[in-house]
Amino acid sequence: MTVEYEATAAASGNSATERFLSKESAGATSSPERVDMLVGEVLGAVHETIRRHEVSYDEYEALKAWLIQVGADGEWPLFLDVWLEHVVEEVATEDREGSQGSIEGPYYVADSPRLPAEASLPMRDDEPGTPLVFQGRVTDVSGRSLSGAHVEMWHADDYGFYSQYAPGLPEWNLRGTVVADEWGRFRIHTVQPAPYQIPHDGACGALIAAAGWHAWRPAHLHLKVSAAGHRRVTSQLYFRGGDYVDDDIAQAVKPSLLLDPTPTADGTSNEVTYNFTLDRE
Ligand code: MBD
Ligand code: FE
Repeated sequence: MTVEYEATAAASGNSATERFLSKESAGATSSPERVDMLVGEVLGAVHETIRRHEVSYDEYEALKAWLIQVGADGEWPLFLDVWLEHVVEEVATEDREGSQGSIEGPYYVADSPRLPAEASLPMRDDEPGTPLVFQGRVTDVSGRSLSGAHVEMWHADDYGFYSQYAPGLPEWNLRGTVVADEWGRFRIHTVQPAPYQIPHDGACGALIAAAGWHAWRPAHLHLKVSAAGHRRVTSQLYFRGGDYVDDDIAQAVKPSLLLDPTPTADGTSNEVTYNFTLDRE
């Protein structure tokens, strides 16, 4: 599996950029009044920082070079999803009664292979990592089963690579859409992901190095859970006590998103139950 090591920030960044631009919602507009207010406020905050800290021409030009490089590396999706999306998600979902969620991140792909209520995610014969059985139930806020709910799951492999964004992986590796049974139940066989370092050989990596930050996210599973007539939950689940759970570069961890997997009786894999509650639309 050595080809995976040839993954570069620019290659995954450019795939994420292309895929984002092909989404129908990309570039939706707002009223001139709102654009004026929002952009005016953001620029005002930047002006204020420049004055307060007496930003120099050298620093201004370093910023200009860096912004140009973010685009050249295709890293706008990565930059925005790592450093801004968590606040957008918080605001968009604060009125929910049902399950909390988290950010989507840059590596979702719609229309993954549809699988029955108990299924293995598509994976290689020698897929590395500890097997994980992820099971649960999807209900509405009054506890009624959401029969046939869709549980979409996608996650990085044991080396931290996402299929379709790193070379050498089967197209749908570790991605699938599980259709829950008539009681809203699902049981997904996959492998436990490892902590994840965001691509760090591009512009985002240069920022992280220049600021003395780290590039890590805790190990995570990405999910989208949906059912007719209900609000879709986009989520991420983490492993309690794991590295970077308290220090996620993307600030996307919440206490309700922590899993406590336990070894199965035969000791060959870990098992965890997590239920989803969806608000009405
Ligand atoms: C990821 O895998 C991710 O989930 C986020 C939010 C940002 C970068 C890479
Ligand atoms: Fe991720």
